[in-house]
Amino acid sequence: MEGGVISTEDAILSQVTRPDLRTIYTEGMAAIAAAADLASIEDTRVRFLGRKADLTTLLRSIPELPAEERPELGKYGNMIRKTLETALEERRIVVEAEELLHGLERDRIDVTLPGRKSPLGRLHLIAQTQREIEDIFIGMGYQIAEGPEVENDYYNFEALNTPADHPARSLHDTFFITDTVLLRTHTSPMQVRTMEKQAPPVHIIVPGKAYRRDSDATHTPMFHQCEGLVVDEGVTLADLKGTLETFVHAMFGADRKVRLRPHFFPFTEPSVEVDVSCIMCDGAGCRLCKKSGWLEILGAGMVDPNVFGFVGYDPEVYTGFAFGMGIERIAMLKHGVNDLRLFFENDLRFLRQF
Ligand code: 2U9
Repeated sequence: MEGGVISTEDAILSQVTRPDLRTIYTEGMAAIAAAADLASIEDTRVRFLGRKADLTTLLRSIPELPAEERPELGKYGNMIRKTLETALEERRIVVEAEELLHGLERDRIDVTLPGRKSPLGRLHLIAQTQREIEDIFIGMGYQIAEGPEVENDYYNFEALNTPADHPARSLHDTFFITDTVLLRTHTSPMQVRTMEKQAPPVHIIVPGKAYRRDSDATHTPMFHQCEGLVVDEGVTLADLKGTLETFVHAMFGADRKVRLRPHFFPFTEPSVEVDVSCIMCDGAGCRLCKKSGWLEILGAGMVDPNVFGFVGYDPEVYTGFAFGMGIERIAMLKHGVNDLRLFFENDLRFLRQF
């Protein structure tokens, strides 16, 4: 016996004669030993040591008891109380440790299992194609220029030799925001802005979105372009043709042939449309090229001297060429996509193929 705590059942039962104390003691110790989780530990505490427990009531009643009963109850009642408290705390420590262990066992994870794959996105075919075009021209020493999609009529039309009465300016083709502010109808304003800021030589491409009030099987109100501009002393139409051949061979294969047909654009003179030998029939004539053997892929020309006038380049010293292509069209030809709308529906079954 140490510090008022009786440590064995025998010791306490050999000294206590009151049956009620003996019962409280044996039942209390049995209940503590049987408590298998923290909830039953708490129940047991309330039942044997709580405010309404038999032992508590008994101890509180001591002052009212006959004098001869008081010593035994006072001494052993408190001893039993302390013994039960100690046993309960020891049991609580064991049960807590057991519960922790069970928890760890239950929540065990195998860190060597392969992780769940998170779905990975990819670039849209238009973005991929744009990057491919960019890479080809970067390889030829070009720089990429990008600029605003909301423009004013000076950069979109005026400085590109497209005067106010030109048909391209009509409400029919252009999204106007105010009388003079609009969504760019091509990426060309950025070539003008670049020339305003920088003296020749210029070698740039301008990829990006353009907007036109057009919506049918072959036109969408927003589409992607990549335009190019080279300005230096002594630049000729032969340079343009060589550049476009290099581009076409890199994009569509070394066997492709390129031809230029005369055309008209307000900002180039002379202007050409550029065809590539049909990628499906190799020039023999088929459904894709409508039996002509050729596919139109871009427009181009020598920069009109008037345009140089707007940006302060001396047209007596400098010449330049420019070209423009629709990225959707390049992607369709390269990957055999037969419907423009597929690019804008964002059906993953389509997009995942590229
Ligand atoms: C400056 C000078 C000249 C850009 C050019 C084209 C020809 C052309 C079309 C291709 C298909 C537009 O996307 S499309 O509908 N573009 O045919 N673009 S020459 O000429 C410029 C541009 C800027 C300062």
